[in-house]
Amino acid sequence: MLNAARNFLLDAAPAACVPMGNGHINRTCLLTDEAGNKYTMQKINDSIFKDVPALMENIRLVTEYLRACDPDPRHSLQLVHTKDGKCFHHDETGYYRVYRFVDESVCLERAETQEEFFLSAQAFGSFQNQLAGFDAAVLSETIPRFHDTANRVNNLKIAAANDKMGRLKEVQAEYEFALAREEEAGVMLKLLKEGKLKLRVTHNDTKLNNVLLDERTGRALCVIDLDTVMPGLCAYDFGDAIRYGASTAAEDERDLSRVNLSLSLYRAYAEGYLSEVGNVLTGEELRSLPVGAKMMTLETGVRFLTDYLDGDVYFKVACPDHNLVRARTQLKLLQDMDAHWDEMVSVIGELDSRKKGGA
Ligand code: ADP
Ligand code: GN1
Ligand code: MG
Repeated sequence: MLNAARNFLLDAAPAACVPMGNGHINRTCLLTDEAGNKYTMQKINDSIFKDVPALMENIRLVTEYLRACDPDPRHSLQLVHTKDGKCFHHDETGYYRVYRFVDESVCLERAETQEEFFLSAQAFGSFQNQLAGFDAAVLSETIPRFHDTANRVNNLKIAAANDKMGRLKEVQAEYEFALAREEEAGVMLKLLKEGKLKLRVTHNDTKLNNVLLDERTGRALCVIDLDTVMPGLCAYDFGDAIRYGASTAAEDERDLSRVNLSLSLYRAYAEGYLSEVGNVLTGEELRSLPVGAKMMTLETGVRFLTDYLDGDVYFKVACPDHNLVRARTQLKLLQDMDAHWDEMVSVIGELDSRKKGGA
């Protein structure tokens, strides 16, 4: 990484590169230069992102747009260019990019308070609100059919038919549980095709650890991890944030009795998110939000299970059954969402009528 760093226009020569973050896809480092300036440097996973130049062009356009909406340097990511004027470096070892480090920021794996989760929801809501004026047609689809949940279920069936690692026998119960949802998995794209939902510019990977908060005030600063910013549905962003952040346990908790939906965190997120985009979303979109939470949970469970059957080729793993453990938490969370479905729907309805009532 340090070698590749020499190609970027840093303020001084690169000095050190230390791994950071808990992302499942890219390799991220904290880069420092000899003058003590900090940067985030990433090696982009080009077996997952097949067209890195197109992905980087998306990020360049989106970050420049966000910067024009709000010039505060801590409120949007800022790319550092290479010495030959490009926004990424490519050599025989791979693709690299560098951002200016957002100083005095923290990134949370879990929300300790409802307030923290509320603030992260405002950050994602305001991100989407700012991008409402951005022309989605100029963005490339960095991973085709990324949130096509039905296609994800289909990929699971293919992985099970191949059963490359001979693991299917261990996961029969999880596999059957996921397959029983096959029909339901098509619901979001069906609504889109029927013209009931709107294609917007969405983030598509709204995990809590993809937003930076101010270390001192706790306020949300900046949305990061922009690899999957592309046309999508608001329910994807709302749903993915809920499946990760409103769970009472970590994504890889082994004790499933600890994995449940926290309705208070769900409500806090809905309040924060709708305080920023409530006025932009249509009635159909509002009603799709709880559906999005279930579908993103199902989809992520299905993706982890598929990767387990495929031999852990997509998500980084720290132990041999990591993907299976992750898949189980998602499927358990989905069951708990089913159990609290009426409440999930009524929270959104209540917030919507409160807004209409002007309260
Ligand atoms: P991944 O694809 O690995 O999830 P992210 O872009 O989310 O990569 O970055 C990983 C971690 O690096 C984040 O969770 C955050 O802690 C830190 N990080 C990323 N960009 C910045 C930045 N510009 N300033 C400060 N910290 C950052
Ligand atoms: C990956 O890169 P990271 O860790 O923020 C994945 C998301 C999954 C998530 C599950 C490009 O996100 O789609 O929801 O893991 N990103 C990609 O934790 O596949
Ligand atoms: Mg990330």
